[in-house]
Amino acid sequence: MRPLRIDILTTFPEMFGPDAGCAMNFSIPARARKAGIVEWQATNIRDYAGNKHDKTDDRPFGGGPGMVMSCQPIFDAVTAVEAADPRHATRILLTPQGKPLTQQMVQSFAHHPRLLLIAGHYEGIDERVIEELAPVEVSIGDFVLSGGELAAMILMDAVIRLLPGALGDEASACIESFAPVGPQCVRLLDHPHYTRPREWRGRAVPEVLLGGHHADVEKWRYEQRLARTKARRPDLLGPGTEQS
Ligand code: 9D3
Repeated sequence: MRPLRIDILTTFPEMFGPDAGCAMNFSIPARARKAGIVEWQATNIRDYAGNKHDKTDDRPFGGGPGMVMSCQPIFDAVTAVEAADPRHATRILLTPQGKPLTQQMVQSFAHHPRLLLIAGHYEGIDERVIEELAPVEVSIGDFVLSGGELAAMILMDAVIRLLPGALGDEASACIESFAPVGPQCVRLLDHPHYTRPREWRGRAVPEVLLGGHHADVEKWRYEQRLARTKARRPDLLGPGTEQS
């Protein structure tokens, strides 16, 4: 299998580079890259500015604060990067206006051969280049970041760990909170975890975990997951269950 290819278009490509102390250069993503499961490359939108001052933004029509990223540099960067590989690239724009990222979306991205992530900065991007490129627009949640780069890394991290061979223990991808089982997602939070010592600062490990009765442990863990989900994330149990 060829590695998943991820291109990132950004005005801060150094954030993704081999010398960056970013999440992509540690743990599972770093190992997956070394194993040839994924490859990524950041391209500077500024390289496609096409003007003397490498300007990629301009003042907003209609007034207001901040700057707007211009159409042409982004369009030319996408065109050039896509031409470097014949495989179809799924275009993804990281934006606060996007659809909130879910594990279902992450799973679908993990099946694509090529992803092209566009990370904006400034107040926003000229709407016409969004219309022209028709990217999938993705947000990572209802809070405000200073740019799309960290959101791009979060999406990359979530996708890369799903690629075959990326996790040391293949099983561990399947038993987590949002793991897929069948067509739907089993959406339960995880149970609490304990390791040695058996008592720490007066806090004992729950007795059931020490007895070695596997069925009892499984039952306790399931009850813990259900109780935690009800208390902390009733929305995961579906509409109508939020007050129960
Ligand atoms: C006052 C208008 N702001 C929109 C909330 C402007 C604005 C703020 C921050 C425009 C862009 C940004 C930078 N954020 C992202 O590019 C971004 C983001 C985010 O801020 N939150 C959650 N997901 C994402 S994905 C990209």
